Amino acid sequence: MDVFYPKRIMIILVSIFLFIVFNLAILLVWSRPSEETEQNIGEELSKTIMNKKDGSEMALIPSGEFSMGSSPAEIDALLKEHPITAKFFESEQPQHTVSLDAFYLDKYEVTNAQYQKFMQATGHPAPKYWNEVPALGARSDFPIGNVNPQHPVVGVSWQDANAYCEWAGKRLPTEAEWEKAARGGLVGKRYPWGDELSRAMANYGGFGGQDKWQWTAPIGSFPPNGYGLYDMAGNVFEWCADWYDAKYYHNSPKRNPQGPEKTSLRVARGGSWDNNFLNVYYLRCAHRFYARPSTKNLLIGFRCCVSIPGE
Ligand SMILES: [Ca+2]
Repeated sequence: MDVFYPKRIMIILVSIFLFIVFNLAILLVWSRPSEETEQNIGEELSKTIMNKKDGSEMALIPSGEFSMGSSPAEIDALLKEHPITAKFFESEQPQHTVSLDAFYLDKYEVTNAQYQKFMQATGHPAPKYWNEVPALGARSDFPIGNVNPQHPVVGVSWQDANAYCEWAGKRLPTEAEWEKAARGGLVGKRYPWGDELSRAMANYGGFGGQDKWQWTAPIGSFPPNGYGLYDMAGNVFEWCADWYDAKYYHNSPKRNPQGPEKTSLRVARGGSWDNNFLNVYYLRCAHRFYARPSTKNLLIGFRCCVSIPGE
């Protein structure tokens, strides 16, 4: 009898222990699929979203690393093709790895129609050249804002572009976001589609082939890049959020760089309808252009982006 009771208690204790272990195992097995489901939701972000405020379609730019700037080999090749000094390409160097969170970017440059909606909603003043452009001595007239709804808006300062993005619940892309988006997932290519400049792919200075435009072209007149973005090269330069510093790549942080401390210039990217002959290199993904933020000219427009909550 002395032996029996402890033995029985042992059996009961072992049974309880096994019961708990069994249930814990079941709990673990059940909880794993739910974790995977959460991850899947993260991986399956919509490729495209619609911004209700301005009606823009926006494309997902996935998270991850990319090479920002130009490599020495790329610069050497450019110097062989263009009568220009190495100094011109200094701001694109050193090429460096940048890691970005995912974000959405407007598929198209902001149009005159969208900008008009913004002006009507907020009372924001019209862009320069909205109603009239000075005589440019050309064979056709520049497509002014108020009667060319599908052309990209121009004549807007950095502050105008920033105000538009804020109204639409968006923001200007950082310079790093812009360059990653322009590259469209390609590695080490000059343009959003590859290495060869082509009038089948972009509106730049002059015309010929599918480039029928002396000035701006209606948005989306050329094929999109690998991320589904249109006109990342040519048509109009696009304001970016960052201040411009030619030496920024020497000490830019690796993760989500936000640009240098305040300077007197803002970054604008992508080249424009005006770039031809000796300055086609402005259309390259890596090219860093800039202007005073108050600049309002016929070359610079913009597009907006949004961060993804939780990214
Ligand atoms: Ca053109």
